[in-house]
Amino acid sequence: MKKLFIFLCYILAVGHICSQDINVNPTHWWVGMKSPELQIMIHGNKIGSANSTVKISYPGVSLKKVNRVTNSNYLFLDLTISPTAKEGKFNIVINNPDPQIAITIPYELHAKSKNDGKTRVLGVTAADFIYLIMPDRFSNGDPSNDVIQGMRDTDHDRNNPFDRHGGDILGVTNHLDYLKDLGITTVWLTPVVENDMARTQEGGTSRSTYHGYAFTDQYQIDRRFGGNEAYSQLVNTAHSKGMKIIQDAVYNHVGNDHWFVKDLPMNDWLNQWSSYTNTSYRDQPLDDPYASSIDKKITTDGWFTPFLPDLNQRNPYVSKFLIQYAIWATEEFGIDGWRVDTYFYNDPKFLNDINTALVNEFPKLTIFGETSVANPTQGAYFSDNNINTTYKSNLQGITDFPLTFAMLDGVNNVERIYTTLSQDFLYKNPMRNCIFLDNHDLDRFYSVVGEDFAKYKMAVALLLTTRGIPQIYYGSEILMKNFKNPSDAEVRRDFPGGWQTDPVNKFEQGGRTDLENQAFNYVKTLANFRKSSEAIQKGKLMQYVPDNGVYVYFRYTASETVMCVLNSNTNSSTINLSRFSERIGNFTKAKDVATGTIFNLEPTLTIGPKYLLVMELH
Ligand SMILES: [Ca+2]
Ligand SMILES: [Ca+2]
Repeated sequence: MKKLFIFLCYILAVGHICSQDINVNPTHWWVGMKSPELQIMIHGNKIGSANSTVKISYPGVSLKKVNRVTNSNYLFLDLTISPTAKEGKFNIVINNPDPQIAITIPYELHAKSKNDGKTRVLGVTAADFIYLIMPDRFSNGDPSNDVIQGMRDTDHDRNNPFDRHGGDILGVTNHLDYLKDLGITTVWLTPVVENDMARTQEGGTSRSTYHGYAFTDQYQIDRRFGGNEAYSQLVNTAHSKGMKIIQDAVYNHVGNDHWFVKDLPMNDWLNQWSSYTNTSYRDQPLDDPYASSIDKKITTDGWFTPFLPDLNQRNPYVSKFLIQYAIWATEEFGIDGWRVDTYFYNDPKFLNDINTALVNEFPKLTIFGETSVANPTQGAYFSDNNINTTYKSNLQGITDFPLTFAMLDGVNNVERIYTTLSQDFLYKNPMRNCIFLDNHDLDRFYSVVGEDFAKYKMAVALLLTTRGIPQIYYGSEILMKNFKNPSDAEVRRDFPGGWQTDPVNKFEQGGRTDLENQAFNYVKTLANFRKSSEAIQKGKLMQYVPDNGVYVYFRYTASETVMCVLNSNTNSSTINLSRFSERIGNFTKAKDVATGTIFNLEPTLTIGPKYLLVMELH
């Protein structure tokens, strides 16, 4: 927790030293923002008492309103920052007859970066390739931060799947060159915000929140990951290498050890129930025209787990807190995009408000929401769509679960890929969807395809050539496997070589087996091809009705055409190319992107068994 320990003020005025443990959020702000409004939330013992008065004196900054709420330990100050205000420091002077309450709080306004949208806050597009990392499980760059004394959970044991393992942000920064070599352009970390949580009991076991989804102070990057300094360094280093960073946002809930949960500003800060009510984890009550009000309420207001209190975003103070935090983190660190956790569990109006506010300040910023849904209809409902619904979402894109399942199925039966993509008319811009074969919440895809390397390659090729922003999960390039059995920790194992004591280092070619090197090189070849292919990055998609287990699709622009032929059969298939003349046109040669071989296009083409042939047409 970032606390201001403030000693002072009355020593001069009345001869008393007052000291208080104060939380101030946002911790600082900027001049030059598009929105002139700022609400500062101050938490301190009796600070919001009726006889407290507040004074701010700084050119261009006016204190519009002092809001007192149910809990007198809080004040919410509404400020207006005029366009003429300069960066600098001022004092928030809280006067009270009781010297234990009176306090002077220093506050800073920085200058908004002029590089937003130029060298930082760049946005992420289908031209990118995202690598998803769970920082605790990737690489331990700094063993000295593995345990931070004074935090609620100081357990550290790599042999326990539910303990922290010591991976951190420096471990990611140290491997940016490895990722760049693989063809990665963008890194998405599961949450790095402080989780100063006591251990929880889940499924009969004692667990840490190594995964990061239980925030206890939005304004502090977890010190076990290296703190705010390490995160700034990661983002800046990534940008200097031409790479980008996506941050994981959690608006829906916080950890029950969050400082404001321990002393709630008001009762309806959280979604409260007369007895504990879990969310149903069902999205349908929100889009189902026949849904009952109670089912809707259970989806959005039910708690994700008993130790993740659900925030009431219909409370304007909560909404403002979350919106300002998201803007703060974007400007403070310069991140390029947000992945929003548990998207449809949030209040629908709040979601549109926060997306609007973020894009208003940062026009290039990318936002996609985690929508674990079965069908494109539901995926489209929660994003910017072409459907005539009462609620119109403004979310740019989703994490495209329906396409994930279609692609995994597609290596056996191409039909589902075709039928899933044919429903893209529902989305305003399906190219903004984040597409993936697995992530930290799913079985690893190499296991799903039965550790069949041919199917692994088909799935990778599909991921890297179809529409959308592709994302790979750490370790997939070295064939990391496992099902979520007995727990999701099985798909969150440590990257071999990420710890100095590891017996093998799979970040290096010599540490990998032959098959792992084949996997690594296959991802690398297609990812680097992608980097130079306008057709893949920006082109349109045209797909043909699958025929006898063979699925043909094209990515194309006016100047480039890529032809992909997926043969899901266990024997070779020959196709007649005349059917594809609309796209093949006058092209006479094709380059097999995986091998570099160039060959003449004949009237027929034979594709080997279980293979996705990616060809650049010449
Ligand atoms: Ca560490
Ligand atoms: Ca909720």
